[in-house]
Amino acid sequence: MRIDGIILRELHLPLVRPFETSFGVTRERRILLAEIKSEGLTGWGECTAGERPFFSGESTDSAWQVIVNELGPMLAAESPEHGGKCPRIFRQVRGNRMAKATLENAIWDLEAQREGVSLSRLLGGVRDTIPCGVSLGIQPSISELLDLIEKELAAGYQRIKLKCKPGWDIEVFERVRNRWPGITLSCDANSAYRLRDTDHLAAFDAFDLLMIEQPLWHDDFYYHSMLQKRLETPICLDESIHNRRDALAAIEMESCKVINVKLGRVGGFSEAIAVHNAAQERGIPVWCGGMLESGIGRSHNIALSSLENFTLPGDVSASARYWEEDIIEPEVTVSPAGEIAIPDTPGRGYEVRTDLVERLTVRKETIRAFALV
Ligand code: OSB
Ligand code: MG
Repeated sequence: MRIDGIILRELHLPLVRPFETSFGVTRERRILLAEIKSEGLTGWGECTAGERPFFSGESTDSAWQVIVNELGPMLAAESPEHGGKCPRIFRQVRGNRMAKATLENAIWDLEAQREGVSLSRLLGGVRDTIPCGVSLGIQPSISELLDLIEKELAAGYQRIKLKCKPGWDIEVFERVRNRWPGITLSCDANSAYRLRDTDHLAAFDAFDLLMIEQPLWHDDFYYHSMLQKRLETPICLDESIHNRRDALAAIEMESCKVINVKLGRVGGFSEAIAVHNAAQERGIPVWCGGMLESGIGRSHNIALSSLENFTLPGDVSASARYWEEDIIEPEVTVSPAGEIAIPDTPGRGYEVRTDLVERLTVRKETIRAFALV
């Protein structure tokens, strides 16, 4: 398969409402899109790096640099047929998984189009619909949070995940549980606690949470395994899991009982499938995380979520929760039952609104096949 060009763009997309986590507030996304042209087809990839290196060590700017200077030329020189070849092509570059995923996922998209199958089918997906949850940021007040939850439950979402941190946890869970004793509720600390907070975290057990996501350090397995012994609530790891080996180590050490799979965090579809399979073989359920993606990254998440072991509702929700206007059509919608239907048309199954993408582009660079490797 010849690669005729790789176009990298940066778009600015304001969120419909600010998203606050224990590590900061995001109001506007700086989104990187890769557009890979090949023999009349276009594959799209989205970089999930944040604006600043607060979730992982990558950022919009670091990913831009690594794609333009390293990964883009490597990919163009090799022109792989299959997305599954990308990890080998990129292996000299350490880390930078979100940058790698941007390109690898676009190759999978191209491959699905060329084969005339849906991306879900190409990945080995088995579902027609996926169960959806929402991730709700830290709010200015508990009453505002309660109003939001009410709205999301009415929209059909099957699971509510609350961002938490010291000072925005037990009282919040208490108020939410008092109002909705039966809903599926979980929380995500994004590394806001320490092992000395074990007694405090054990008090979360009273709220029947589906899981607590990444309570401790972003790069840890060992202390999470010590913590898990003291909690009833299952721990889910997000930040700590970068590949299949990490998943195996975490499962072996009993650092978690659930894994959040994010395409960017693990470097693309190949490694996401490997993490999924490793977890499945060991009886550990997974779900698909989100990184406030535009419709392009969202459509990749939807296809990934169709794999068999994605049994728990993911952070994959409707376009309208994030954007006034999404850059794909149709936009992603969620049914009253809280599900997204998996498209069965070739590729991702959502068209890119190229005029809108062009209008929102603030930076653009073309990487050509003849660039030096
Ligand atoms: O930890 O899951 C996370 C967003 C940005 C960075 C990290 C996380 C999140 C989310 C949002 O929880 C999920 C979404 O895209 O709705
Ligand atoms: Mg998380």
